[in-house]
Amino acid sequence: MEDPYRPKPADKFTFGLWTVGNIGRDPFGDPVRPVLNPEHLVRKLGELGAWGVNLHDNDLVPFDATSQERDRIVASFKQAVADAGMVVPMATTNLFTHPIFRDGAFTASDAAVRAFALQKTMRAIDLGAELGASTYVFWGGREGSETDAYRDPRDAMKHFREAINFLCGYVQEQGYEMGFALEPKPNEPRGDIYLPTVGHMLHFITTLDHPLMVGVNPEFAHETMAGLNFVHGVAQALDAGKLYHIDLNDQVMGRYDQDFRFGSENPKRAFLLVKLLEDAGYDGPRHFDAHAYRTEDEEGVWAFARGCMRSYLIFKEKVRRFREDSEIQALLNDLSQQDEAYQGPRATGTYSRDVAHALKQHSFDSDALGSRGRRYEELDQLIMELLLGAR
Ligand code: GLT
Ligand code: MN
Ligand code: MN
Repeated sequence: MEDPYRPKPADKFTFGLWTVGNIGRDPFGDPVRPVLNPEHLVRKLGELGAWGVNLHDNDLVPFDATSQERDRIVASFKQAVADAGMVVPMATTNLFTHPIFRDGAFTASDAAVRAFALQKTMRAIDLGAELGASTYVFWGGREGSETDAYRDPRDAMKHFREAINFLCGYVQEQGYEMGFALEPKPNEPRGDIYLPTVGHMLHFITTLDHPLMVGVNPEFAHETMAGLNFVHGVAQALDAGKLYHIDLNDQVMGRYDQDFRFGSENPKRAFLLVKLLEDAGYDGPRHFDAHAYRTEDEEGVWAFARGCMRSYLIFKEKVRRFREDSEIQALLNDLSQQDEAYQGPRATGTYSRDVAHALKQHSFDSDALGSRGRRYEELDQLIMELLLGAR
């Protein structure tokens, strides 16, 4: 029988070169895995059923490569992507590794660093466009501070806005079909990062010159680090029409950025996230921004990658069963029938004086309303039993 959880390109699973290429370095320890070349990574991902691969400029082209070296590397990578039947849907810039970015890139106080960051990003956007990327991600890992003693954080907002406005103009002038996706994170590597959550980012986007070109790239681990409910963050992004990309992984609340295999720590939340994405008809890439445990060798990396995709597909199958489970559906119907039983005046999208008047007069049976239980214990337990394989 065919494996129902075998990933296919139509599932739109993607990985960053930096994810399966992660060598297991951490602040306390040396790498535990060798550097694997991008072409090998792409070939392996293709074999496993992934759809696409994403990259930072320097995941592919070394920081100090000459333009001839760059062209040679890019041509051969393009060929490898085509041979593997893969695509490059998203690209981004490394604005965090080099010492020049010690105090930020777009928000650096040093004007020369800000200009350098723009130059590096324009070149990286060209690279993304050449590889066919339609989404360009901005993760401002160094855009933050340990102390606010010198820089006024309002200047950081202003400089970040200027950079994104400028780069929107650049993309438009080049005629690239590309949207930007801004990725929030509360902290790490900086003590605090500006624009730390999906909500902060969504508001920031409304202050831009070309807000329609710009959306968000929320990451499961990042909202969870901040103690927030990732499903709610993604829902708000969907509601705003701003879910341009998504970084799937897992995380224990309150820890460093763990970037664990999708579904490995918070399966119920992962299920509810997959349900949200599938219910909403999200049709963008399902990008796994995660990496294998530092305990692993290369085999472990591929087990990790397979695991991310399988878990997504298993959750998706659970969503299908949730929709078809007669007990769950009966409970949902009962609840919504009671919720909709109210016949009195109610708010619709627009204000109406008549409704306001009628509503002010209406008499409610507050004791009856206040005593109605919600049956969420039953419903949540049914979900748990579905997830645990007991139904
Ligand atoms: C880095 C970070 C991720 C970002 C990547 C894109 S790089 O690994 O931890 O969350 O999405 O810059
Ligand atoms: Mn990410
Ligand atoms: Mn992360």
